[in-house]
Amino acid sequence: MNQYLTQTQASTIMAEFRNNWTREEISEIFHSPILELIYRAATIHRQFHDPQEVQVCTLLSIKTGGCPEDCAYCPQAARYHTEVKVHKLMTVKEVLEKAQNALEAGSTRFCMGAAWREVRDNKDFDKVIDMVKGVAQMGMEVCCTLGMLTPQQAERLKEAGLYAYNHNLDTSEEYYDEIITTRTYDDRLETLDNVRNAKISVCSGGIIGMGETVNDRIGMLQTLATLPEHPESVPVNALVPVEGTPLENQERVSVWEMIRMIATARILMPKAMVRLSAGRVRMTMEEQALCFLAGANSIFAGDKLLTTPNPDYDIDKQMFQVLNLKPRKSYK
Ligand code: SAM
Ligand code: DTB
Ligand code: SF4
Repeated sequence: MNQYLTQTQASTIMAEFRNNWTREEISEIFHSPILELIYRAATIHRQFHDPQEVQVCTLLSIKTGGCPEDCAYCPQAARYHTEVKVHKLMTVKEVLEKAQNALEAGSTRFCMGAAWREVRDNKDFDKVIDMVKGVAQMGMEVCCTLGMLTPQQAERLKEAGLYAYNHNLDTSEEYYDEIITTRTYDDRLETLDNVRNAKISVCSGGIIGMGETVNDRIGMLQTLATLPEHPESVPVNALVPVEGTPLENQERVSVWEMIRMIATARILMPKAMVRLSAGRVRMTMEEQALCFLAGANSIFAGDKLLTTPNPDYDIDKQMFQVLNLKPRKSYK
């Protein structure tokens, strides 16, 4: 059977807003011929987004390493022997200086990450609250990723001006135990619920290339696309294999695998910002162009993610010029 759309069908591709996608439906989309998938995702992308616009976010690791969790991919877990140096929480002044640099370099979202299992109600959290207030005052969208949150902590962050919270599902519920044993999938979902109830924008996605099956990838997309409300941002990370972690020898994922994830996320969650996150440093400009065509419309800029390298600012600037992309303004 020819799985390509006819001309008439192609001209009527419409986005669907649903929270009841089945695995079978998602699998059919995910496995459609790659050019068909890209075309469909690109068509839906254009119905809700300016395809020239890409959100530029900056990440900063405000507290690095020494984390008690056992996430198999993570160079910051204390139990693995990686080259990451433990660094206590940065000062508010240091963080605001970095945020100012990011703003001047054209970033509109500033995301602060901490190697914590969960937020505790202590002096460090008070400092993070001041960081959030300071960055919000600069006019950037402030995002944090600090581990698990209680409803009260989410409220406090919201009051301080937090715009978004990143908390990834990372993989499917079935594969989760193979990757992390120190917390559960339900813990993750509960924090997402707390973030949503505090009216903070939800950023949640995952990682591919951790030894999961294609069904696990589809399962993760299903969980995201069947949340009561779709996340506003969906980061798609390619595993950065780091020496010393259990996943250090994982094979690199191909660009086609990234494209299938991005395009399927775009079709299932038409309005979300789909972020081409970790893994760009190993991708060519042409490969990234295909990801943007398939519906990615957000990146992390700056030469470092949290602890691993990311393309230099100048390389991305050149890419934006060649691909005629423009940075998205904040609070759109
Ligand atoms: N500790 C908090 C937590 O786990 O939610 C926040 C920081 S944690 C480093 C944020 C996310 O980074 C993880 O959920 C994971 O998706 C991603 N990440 C961490 N290490 C990675 C790696 N080696 N490759 C790709 N993504 C990674
Ligand atoms: C996300 O999905 N990817 C970012 C951000 N959210 C926090 C983190 C990527 C981390 C890659 C490994 C590192 O640099 O430590
Ligand atoms: Fe800790 Fe987050 Fe890394 Fe897991 S992903 S080890 S919780 S910093």
